[in-house]
Amino acid sequence: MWWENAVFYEIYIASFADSNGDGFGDIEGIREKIPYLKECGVEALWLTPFYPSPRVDNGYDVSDYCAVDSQYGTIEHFKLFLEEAHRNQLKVIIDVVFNHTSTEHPWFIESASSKNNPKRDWYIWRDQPTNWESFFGGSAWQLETVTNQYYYHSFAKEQADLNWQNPEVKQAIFEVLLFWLDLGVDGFRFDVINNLTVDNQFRDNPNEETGEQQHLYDVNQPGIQSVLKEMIQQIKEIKSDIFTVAEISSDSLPIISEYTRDGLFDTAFNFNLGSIEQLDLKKLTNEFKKMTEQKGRPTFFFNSHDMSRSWNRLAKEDSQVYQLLAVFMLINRGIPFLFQGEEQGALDYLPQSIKDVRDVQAKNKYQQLLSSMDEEQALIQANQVNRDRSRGMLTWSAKSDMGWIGQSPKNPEGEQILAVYQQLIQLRKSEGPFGTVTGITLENECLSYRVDKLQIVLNFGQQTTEQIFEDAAQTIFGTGRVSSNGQSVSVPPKSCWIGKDNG
Ligand SMILES: [Ca+2]
Ligand SMILES: [Ca+2]
Repeated sequence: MWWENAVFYEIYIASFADSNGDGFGDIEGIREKIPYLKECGVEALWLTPFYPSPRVDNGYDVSDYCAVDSQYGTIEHFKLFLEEAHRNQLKVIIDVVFNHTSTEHPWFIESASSKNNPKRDWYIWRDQPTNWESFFGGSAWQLETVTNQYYYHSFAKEQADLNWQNPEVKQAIFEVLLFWLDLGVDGFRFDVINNLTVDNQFRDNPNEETGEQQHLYDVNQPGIQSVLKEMIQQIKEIKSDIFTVAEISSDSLPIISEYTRDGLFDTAFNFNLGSIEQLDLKKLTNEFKKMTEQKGRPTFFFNSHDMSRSWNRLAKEDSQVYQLLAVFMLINRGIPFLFQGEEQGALDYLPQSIKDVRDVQAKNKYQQLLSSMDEEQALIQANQVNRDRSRGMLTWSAKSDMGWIGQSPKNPEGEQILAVYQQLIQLRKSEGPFGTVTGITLENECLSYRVDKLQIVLNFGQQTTEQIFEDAAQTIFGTGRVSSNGQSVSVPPKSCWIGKDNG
């Protein structure tokens, strides 16, 4: 399949490239950057939601699934972009948000209008709320005064959860998928897909000893897989090489793996690896080993629109460490997902005032914190969960237009970092697709492994390391020095080496 060796590139549209100077990135902006993306070597683009939306959660609150928000352009712009991407051998996958709609979606407006409305049962309505908490904080139930019932929202109250027990909902969503398949998209990224169904007895969630709620009855419910299988089967029948990737709101590998079994998604985001809070080599190695034992291809990424950038979070602003992570991600048996700006080492953007914060989650956190601390402290702590960090506008030229959000600071070493990414992507193209990973070892902060005929040595430590191998190898990347008999290599501190078996 085309996606097995592809390097994906996530585009968070609002912050990517603004073609008309109104402060919002847009679809024309992406189209203009196709030559750049091509030059980077990436082969598939993932576009975050561009549908009409009140943007309470930056577009993940959709009010029309089959259109383009005027902020980002028109459906004609989308078609033009898709055509040009395909002409340049770039695949395009789009983000689909089917757990919930915006409360401004016509379906919800109808559903909320009366208890007898034919769409009443398209959402989840109850006389009495359960204790379920929203993933954005607070109760997950909102009283709606026209009919005096509560509707369920696992995220913001403006994002009402669809009722996936209702066959009409399944049919309506299938038609949405058909619409985009007809236009020619190459795949879908399914947002928070394990939140799709809830416990049909509406049992209260238990609380952990810490007081934190355990999400036992509102995610990963029995029966969800048959719903998903049905949906995936339907789209694969129409286009067999369509790519499907699931976002599972969990960093537990056993839970994530449940969604990539036969007949389910092609892959799922490995948050068990991707969202680690700091560079803990033991944890990284353990997760890597477990991912290697899995059937199917895992995803490799260290950045997304939902987390602090790896330049700050993991590499701690050290370009050598950053390069080692790039090798690990790209020269491996898995599907790498880059995030816009990562290839140039973009930095976290940190709002300096609460009025500059755009992320709903960080705003909520700030308000909660104000009861126990002053504004300055509250901002510092809110910024620690602030998803704005990775969402700063990318700067393509010197002009500093006012964007919807501040700018992501440029990395002074950006050009060198880009050159490394390009080289690694080319290497992946010429040596991949990779089949088997073996010999994963962590010794003195040096991670090494084999993929097919390649031996990879990533020395994160402060000491030069010596590695011995059975078959003689020659250097194809990195700064290690191979011994004269070709059977060992010494790799300097914070450096990498990739060797290929001779013959
Ligand atoms: Ca614009
Ligand atoms: Ca749900």
